[in-house]
Order: sequence, then structure tokens, then C-alpha cells
Amino acid sequence: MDDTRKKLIQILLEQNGNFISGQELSKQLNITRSAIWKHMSELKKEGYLIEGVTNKGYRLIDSPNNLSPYEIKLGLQTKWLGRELMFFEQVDSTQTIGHELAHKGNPHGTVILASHQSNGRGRMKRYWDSKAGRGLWFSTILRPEQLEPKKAPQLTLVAAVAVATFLKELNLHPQIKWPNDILLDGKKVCGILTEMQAEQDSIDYILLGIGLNVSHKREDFHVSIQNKATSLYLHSKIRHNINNLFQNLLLHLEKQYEIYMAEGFSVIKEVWESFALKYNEWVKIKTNKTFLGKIIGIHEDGALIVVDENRNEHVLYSAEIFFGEDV
Ligand code: BT5
Repeated sequence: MDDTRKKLIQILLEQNGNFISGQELSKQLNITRSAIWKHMSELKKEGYLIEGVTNKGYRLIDSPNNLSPYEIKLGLQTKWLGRELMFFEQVDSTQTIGHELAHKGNPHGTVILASHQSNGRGRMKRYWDSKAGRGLWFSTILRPEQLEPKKAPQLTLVAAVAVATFLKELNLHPQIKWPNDILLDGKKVCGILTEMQAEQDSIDYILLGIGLNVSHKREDFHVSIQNKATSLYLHSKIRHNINNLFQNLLLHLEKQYEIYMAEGFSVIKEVWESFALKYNEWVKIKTNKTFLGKIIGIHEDGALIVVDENRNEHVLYSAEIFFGEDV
């Protein structure tokens, strides 16, 4: 989109639905009124709903529900998270771009957001279905000072708490499946991938990747996950403004990160446990072997504590949990 048009949207958005005269617009943009009219026609073609009334001017009634870095930046209330925002229509994975930028020295709080990922990834090289315009696919560069590398997995749980509290504010009832799945009614709506670059005793950076399904219909998901994935729209039939969602999600992430840094993991752990799925129920747990176990808690370092059928306790740093249809 050309720069004048971006500026025009920005000015219209700043009016909060009120009119602004063509004369004022041409003054602020330093272009003729007929040029303004042409830009307005182009914006309408892009899906912006703009009303033009003689003697009053123009006002923005609705925006297309597309990711727009300009709209995001305009209403962003975070202090540091996403203040440096890189937006791409299409990437292979925001994690790949994130690693490149982090290596080049991009600062703490940089966010890389994409409308479409052609090669979105989950843990252990699993794929992440990232259909264009359907979700929030983003990675955040974090450079936590004085965090020991062994504590980095806790950040996955910090992010899970942020997403869960954010969804709760939308009147939903999210549950967290250790370590990184956020579920609505037993279906996965969000996944979190934490990757780290560290020396023995210091973290260079952490790349926190989050994928949140927003507006998928069932058939938008790959057939292999249609029964186990959901989106905010599919779950609640509400069409959220995707840019507002993103602003709020970043705000929650920043807040939980700051709580974690200031107060430590115990506060996060408590909230995490309040959202935890299948506590004290028998589930199938897969590590290097598969066994039945009950989840009884989270260890101080973020690991999962389970007991098996012989009442032996296990502290697991990496595991898969299966229940319901998966068992
Ligand atoms: C995750 O992995 O859940 C982490 C997903 C992280 C995605 C974000 S998007 C932005 C950033 N850039 C990336 O390239 N990645 C991050 P895991 O726990 O391994 O779960 C992967 C499994 O979830 C797959 O094997 C599928 O079964 C399922 N899955 C794939 N896409 C899904 C989707 N969109 N919604 C729900 N489930 C999905």
C-alpha cells in the first residue's frame, strides 16, 4: 500500500468514527482533494467502509479484518513488546525470521508477525497449520537478563498463562495442556514454541513463537487436524477484529512476562495450575516409554510432576499427554 494511503487510514482511524473534512485531509496530506477522492476509492476496493457526506467530509465506518501493522501500532498499549513490529504477508516461518533478526542484534521485545506461514512449525519438527489471514502467527525476541538457561522452559508456561488469561477475558474457558497447548472444549486453539540460543550460563535470546487460530472454519484446517483444532470463530461464532485481538494479546504477554521477572515463577505456576487440564485424572503419558499416570503438579522449574499406577513420582521435562480420542 502506498505511503499516502497508509497515512490516510491512520488519520481516519484517529477520528474514532467521526467525520474529517476533505479540506483538512488535503492539508494534512498535502495533496489535492481530487487525489484524496481517488485514494478513498482505492481504500474502498481494499475493503474499507468509508462514508463521504457533502459538507461533513469522510469517516471510517469499518476496516477489512486483515492484519494491518498500522492499525496495530496505532492502538498498541504495551511499553516494550511489539514496539518494534515486523509484518510480513508471507514467510516460511516467523521463527526463521526471528532467529535471523535476533542474530543481527534486534532488541528485546521485537515481534515478527505474518499473515501466512508456508512452513509454520511446532515442536520436534511437527508442522503448524498457518492459513493466510486466519490467525495470529508471530514470534517474539526476548532477551531476559539474568535468567538462567535452565529456567527458559518456564517462559512457555508464562506465555500459556498470558494466552489463557487473554482468552478468559473474552469470556472463554481455556484450558492448558502441558506444556504448550491451549484448548477450548478439548480442541487446540493455540500452540507455543520456545526456542533458545544460549551459552552455558547465559541466555543470548529466546524466541517465543505463538500461533493462535482466529477465524478458521472447520474446512480451513488441514483434514488431519479438523477434529482436534478449533479457532475463536469456530468455537464462539464471534468475529473478532484481528488487529485489536493482537494488541490485547501482546498486552497480556508483556504483563505476564513482567510479573514473572519481578516475582518469579511461583505466581505464574499458581495461575497456570488454575487453567490446567486433566489434573488428577488418568491420562496416557508418552516419554521414552508410554504409561498411565496422573498429573499432580508443576515443578518449580516448569517440569511436569506425575504419578504412575505404582504411585511412583516422575518429574518430566519432555512428554506428550494423551486423553479422550487420542488415547
Ligand atoms: C506447537 O507445537 O503447538 C507449537 C506451535 C507454534 C506455532 C507458532 S506460529 C508462529 C511461530 N512460527 C512458527 O513456525 N511456529 C510458531 P506442537 O505441540 O508440536 O503441536 C504441533 C501439532 O499441533 C501438529 O502435529 C498438529 O497435530 C497440531 N496442529 C498443527 N497446526 C495446528 C493449528 N493451526 N491448530 C491446532 N493444532 C494444530
